[in-house]
Amino acid sequence: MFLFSSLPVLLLCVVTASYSEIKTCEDAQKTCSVITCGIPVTNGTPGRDGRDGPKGEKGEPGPGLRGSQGPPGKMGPPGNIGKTGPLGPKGQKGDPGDTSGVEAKLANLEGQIRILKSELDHVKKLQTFSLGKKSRKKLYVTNGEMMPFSKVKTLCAELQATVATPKNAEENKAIQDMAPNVAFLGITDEVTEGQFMYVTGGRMTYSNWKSNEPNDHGSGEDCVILQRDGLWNDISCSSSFLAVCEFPA
Ligand code: FUC
Ligand code: CA
Ligand code: CA
Repeated sequence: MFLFSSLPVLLLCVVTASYSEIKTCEDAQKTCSVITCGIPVTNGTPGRDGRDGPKGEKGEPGPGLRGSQGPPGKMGPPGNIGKTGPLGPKGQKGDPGDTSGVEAKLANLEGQIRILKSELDHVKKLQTFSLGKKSRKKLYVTNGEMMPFSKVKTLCAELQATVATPKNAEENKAIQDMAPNVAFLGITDEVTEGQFMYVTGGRMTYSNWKSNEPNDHGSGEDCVILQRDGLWNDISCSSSFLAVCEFPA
């Protein structure tokens, strides 16, 4: 009954207090005794952040477009050396180059060759004269030494000559006249016993055997000597006789 009878007064009191120039609750209390004032408080500072929660599951790929390709990686190690390739095509002909120096040298060399030729000609004439060489006749030369047949062959070969070999009576006489001692001739039957051949090749075509020669005496005789009388005898090749070399006519 009291609540219903006092409600209009209470409402009027609160509205009046609300619309008046009252700023504090205490001022409102003076106007309206129904209003009760609490103790004024201020808010505290926010508490500390809580601990991190557990890691969530990996999400689905996003709806955006795939990113562009990244830059190329680092270069790998070098590979093994490959096989030699085929020969390349022949290059073009080069420039003629400067030949002036070469021409001068060539002219100088030609001059020197001319001088050498004339000097050689002079030496040959001198030798021919001193050795009694006749034109169109073989030249026989000896060093006066006695040696086995193999050494005579080597010595004559070193002189670009061959062992003295008479092919006719005239040549036989020429060797007989120049040789101061019994000399080996360039004839043997070393290949086939009894078949005398020239050491330069070919079968013997002229001979001047002493009577009863060749006889292949003792343990065998395969070389030929020219005696002082001009006659031939077959003899052991390891015996030593005069070395006479023959130079072409
Ligand atoms: C003759 C010759 C031999 C040798 C000997 C001493 O029998 O035929 O070659 O010279 O004599
Ligand atoms: Ca013989
Ligand atoms: Ca003999």
